[in-house]
Amino acid sequence: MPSQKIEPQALLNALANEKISRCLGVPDSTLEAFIRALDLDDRFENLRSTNECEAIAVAMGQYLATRQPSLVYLQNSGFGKTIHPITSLLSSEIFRIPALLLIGWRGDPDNKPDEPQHKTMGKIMPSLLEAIGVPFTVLEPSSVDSAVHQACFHLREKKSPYALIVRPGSFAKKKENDEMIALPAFTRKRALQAILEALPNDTLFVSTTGKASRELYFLREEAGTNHSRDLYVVGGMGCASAIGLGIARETTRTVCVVDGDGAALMQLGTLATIGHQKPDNLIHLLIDNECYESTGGQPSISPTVDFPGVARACGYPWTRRVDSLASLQEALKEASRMHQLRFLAVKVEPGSDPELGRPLETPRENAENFMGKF
Ligand SMILES: Cc1ncc(C[n+]2csc(CCOP(=O)(O)OP(=O)(O)O)c2C)c(N)n1
Repeated sequence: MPSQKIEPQALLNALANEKISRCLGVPDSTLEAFIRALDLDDRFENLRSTNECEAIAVAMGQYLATRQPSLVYLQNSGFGKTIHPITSLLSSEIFRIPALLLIGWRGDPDNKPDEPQHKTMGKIMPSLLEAIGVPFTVLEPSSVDSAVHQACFHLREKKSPYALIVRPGSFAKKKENDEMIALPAFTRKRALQAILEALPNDTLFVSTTGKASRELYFLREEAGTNHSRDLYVVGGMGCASAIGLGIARETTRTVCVVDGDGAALMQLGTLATIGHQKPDNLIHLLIDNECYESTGGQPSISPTVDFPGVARACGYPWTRRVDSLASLQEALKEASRMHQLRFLAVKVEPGSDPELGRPLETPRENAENFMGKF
């Protein structure tokens, strides 16, 4: 972890000097302090994207209309999603569109070991950038201005993307308030607890990336039950519902997908696939805390999305939305009695235990145990 830190304001000032004011992307914990400072700075706009591919495409549209490149921020887990629009739209061999990428480098091999889901991308990101012709600089505290200047010179001259890479721990964070803040009563963890209590014991769970999987894991630990009925989808944000569909098609057991609002928005098309297939043993639960809590609580666009309405329009025959523990328990009672595709959106308050741990088994061990159930 770098000892000297980058002040988010220093990066914002450097961007403003280069007339970059349009920012958009999907949050990353490495960029948390930067995104927070961005949201407070009137010189910039920050558009929330549902996935990284979309962010690049919006940046392209903005450039076509204004001739000003945008800044697209992302975690490198989502870098793969940008390869498609970079190579087939922005490339200097196609539309020749500049965009500045700000990429959080999870799994940086020179940093302390990261979670398994970041290992591969952490290792190959520099060579992937090279392979698709996107030059890059690793941001260092002492050279923020020159790095941004060099990047923007490239954008103007070459009319193609350039990436600024941020190692974990690079940004200076505001001192945290040490006071313990009480958690709200109805959080994701409380909802998960109610779900575990209400659904039959042999239900298979497929839980989304981030804190939902971590909380489910530790709820099992607290209850002294093993983890073999749960698949913790620690990487591949947005893929839990499709994995759940794949499983549900091949078993008669009940499969419960635990989704997040950010994750569901990232792959909203999967609702159409599931609604079309209508597996009657699938329960799709969406825990909606209106933010990306796992990467620092940045707001998502979920307040303007009627998830049950979307699910209904996609063909889910039973959809509900609840916003309290009592209404969740009532809906779960009804859902567990029926045999058809079900969608339940659960509005909860953001918040989780600051000491929340991570699954102790490796993803491979988790998969092996889970496969033992078939
Ligand atoms: C493709 C991709 N982009 C970004 C991330 C970083 N990331 C991990 S968890 C997460 C937030 C998930 O938000 P949501 O589904 O709403 O669940 P919550 O954290 O609020 O429980 C993000 C952005 C990622 N893992 N993969």
